[in-house]
Amino acid sequence: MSLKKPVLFSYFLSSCSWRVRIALAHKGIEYDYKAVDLEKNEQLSEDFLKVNPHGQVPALIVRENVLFNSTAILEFLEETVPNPSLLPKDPVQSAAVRSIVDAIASGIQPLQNDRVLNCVGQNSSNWAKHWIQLGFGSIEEILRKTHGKYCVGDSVTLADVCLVPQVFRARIFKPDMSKFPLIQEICLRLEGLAAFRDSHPFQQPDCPNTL
Ligand SMILES: N[C@@H](CCC(=O)N[C@@H](CS)C(=O)NCC(=O)O)C(=O)O
Repeated sequence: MSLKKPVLFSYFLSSCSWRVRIALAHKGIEYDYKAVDLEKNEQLSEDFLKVNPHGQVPALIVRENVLFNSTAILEFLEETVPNPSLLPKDPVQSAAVRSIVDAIASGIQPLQNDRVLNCVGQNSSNWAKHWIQLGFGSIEEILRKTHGKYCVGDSVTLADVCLVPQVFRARIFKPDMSKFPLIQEICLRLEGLAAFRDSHPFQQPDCPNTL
């Protein structure tokens, strides 16, 4: 299936948007970029809520179909543009990839998303740091068994696509990353790859020049 030219609603600093940008770059899919400024709460505007009723980025429009929730978008891209693949053929390895994706997408990211932090209030930085360190601790343990050059084996997978943006976002909360040497080593390797470099927050059209 050819995707024509999809439109990605994204915010340069959004880790969930970055996941999708990496997958699009990795698969060589060209797309148009529409910035949604989370600083200005544009995700909650009437217009954007018509695109994504969750009021969150990313969203991807493919031939009049609106897709949202980054993991659903990643699976869609994998199904429609299977090469180069982001999932191992081996079902056990594929389950390992999905379990790392889930640990990040369900176990870490939502707990340090701004709308949750705003409800937590004063202690929100410590709250975010706590859940990040807990999540990274389990992932570090899992990676000992699964890793090769990357999270699972020697090919880039959806686990890597989710890990790098999460580590980037985590830095705001200053977790003790020395406790997670494998995560750091794998991220360093991934950050050198074109798909990760080109989709980096600081390379996006909505990244201010002043950053
Ligand atoms: N499960 C969603 C979560 C999306 C999400 O939390 N997006 C954040 C940016 S990474 C966002 O839009 N935050 C603003 C808000 O929640 O109001 C996904 O994976 O796409």
